[in-house]
Amino acid sequence: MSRKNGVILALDVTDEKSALTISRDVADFIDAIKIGYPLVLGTGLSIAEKLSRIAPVIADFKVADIPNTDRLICEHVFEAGCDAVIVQGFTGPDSLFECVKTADDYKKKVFVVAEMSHPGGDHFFTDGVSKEIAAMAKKSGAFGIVAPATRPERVKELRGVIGNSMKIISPGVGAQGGSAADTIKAGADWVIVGRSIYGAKNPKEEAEKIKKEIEKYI
Ligand code: O7M
Repeated sequence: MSRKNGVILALDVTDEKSALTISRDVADFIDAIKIGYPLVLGTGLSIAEKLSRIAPVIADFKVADIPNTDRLICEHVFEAGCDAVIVQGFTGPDSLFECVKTADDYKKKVFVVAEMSHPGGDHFFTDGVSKEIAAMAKKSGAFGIVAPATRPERVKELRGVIGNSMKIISPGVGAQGGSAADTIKAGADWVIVGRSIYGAKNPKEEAEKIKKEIEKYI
């Protein structure tokens, strides 16, 4: 997964036809497609392989279980053609390290949720907790963390914790009120954008607009 546009499409549509049509339409302006429960429960995990022919696929299952169950989930995700998986860190180091080990075995990547973007997202993920999770993610050898575009100052703080060797992907742009430019300026590598793109009348135009908004900062 390399950065050309700085945009990850959050593809939370629930049918295969829309998923493939929108992805092909915006392909020139995104670097990866994030899929999660809405699309996979709607279509089955086989959608991952189809989308992976368009762009690298990140499986957002926010994996949060005991190490053995986490490993089984990650194996399915990587066998299905996904390039990366998103996991929770609050389950502790043994669970996270098992995900990273499984990803390493498949030469794939792990992103760890450090703090969430919705209004209640800082209720349990308080300053110290988020920083501890980010530090643990770094220690685990994960590829990157997830940090909230709705709070760019938190992106900056968490960047301070992990340094420059890891990536930050940030949801919360557009529909949740965050600004793509401010998020990248705060230290994110990619913004994750869903409804603003897939819900637009012209998804391609919207994706291009976001790419253009951030291109001078990446
Ligand atoms: O642009 P949106 O708001 O339509 O979509 C944002 C996507 O990012 C959607 O798929 C959310 O589930 C996801 N997301 C958040 O919005 N906030 C978070 O804190 C974390 C995620 C996420 O991707 O977690 C890995």
